[in-house]
Amino acid sequence: MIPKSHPRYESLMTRELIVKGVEKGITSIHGLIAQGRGEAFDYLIGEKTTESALKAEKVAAAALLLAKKPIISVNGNVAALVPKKIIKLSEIVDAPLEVNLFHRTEERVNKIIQHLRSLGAKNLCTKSDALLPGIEHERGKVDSDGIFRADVVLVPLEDGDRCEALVDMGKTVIAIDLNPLSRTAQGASITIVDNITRAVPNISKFAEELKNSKKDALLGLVDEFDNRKNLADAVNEIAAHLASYQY
Ligand code: PTJ
Repeated sequence: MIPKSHPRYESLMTRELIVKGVEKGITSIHGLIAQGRGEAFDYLIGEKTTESALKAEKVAAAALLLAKKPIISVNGNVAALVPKKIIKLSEIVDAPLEVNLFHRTEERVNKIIQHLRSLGAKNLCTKSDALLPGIEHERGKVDSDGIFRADVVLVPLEDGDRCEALVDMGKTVIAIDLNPLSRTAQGASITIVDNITRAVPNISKFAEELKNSKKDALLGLVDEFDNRKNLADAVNEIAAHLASYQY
């Protein structure tokens, strides 16, 4: 039991969610390593949503609202950390959820689907009848009516190969990744360098604000966005945060 007064309460509770996810068979054991990498970057970022992240979150909301066929990819870490928040976002932007795993087993896919359904998810793509071109069999399995056909894909904590494959298919790929230097962060169309626990509710908030905006206004937000520049801003924000420490 972690006392609320602990100075690292939030961070430790988040870690606890991943541990519980592994115990329930929802999260892969590798998810623990991913969480550790994420925590390290979050420390460097200052455990807050930066200006560049906020900008990318707003553009992501606009892209999801503009999409003809949006989809949200869910893996074992997402299912453990933000299941209710991701269901809420899926409802706000009318994008189905699709369980898509790096360390894929049918047992874990089904457990995650049941987990999401038990929390109220209704809009789920559950087939695995298509393959992402260039991705080895199990990792490349997707739903032909879901990720395969989608025009805009939100991929929190994605791996670089699949991100690249989705971009190569002509899709707009929105990545959430605390590491601005990862291949996923570098290869996505819109990269959000923020913790998924903060990013998902922020995208939902922007989507609610932008929902009644004119299409041209949303298009303007997406067209003006420069992902390379925004990533450079993210790295500069980390450098500024580190420079602010007194040694
Ligand atoms: O459930 P599966 O089988 O699909 O596996 C999911 C993981 C995440 C284990 C798998 O995709 C993996 O091994 O990912 P990587 O290669 O470790 O990359 C995870 C990336 O997500 C790293 O760049 C981390 O910095 C980042 N990350 C970790 N936790 C968070 C995060 N980004 C945002 N929010 C987090 N909480």
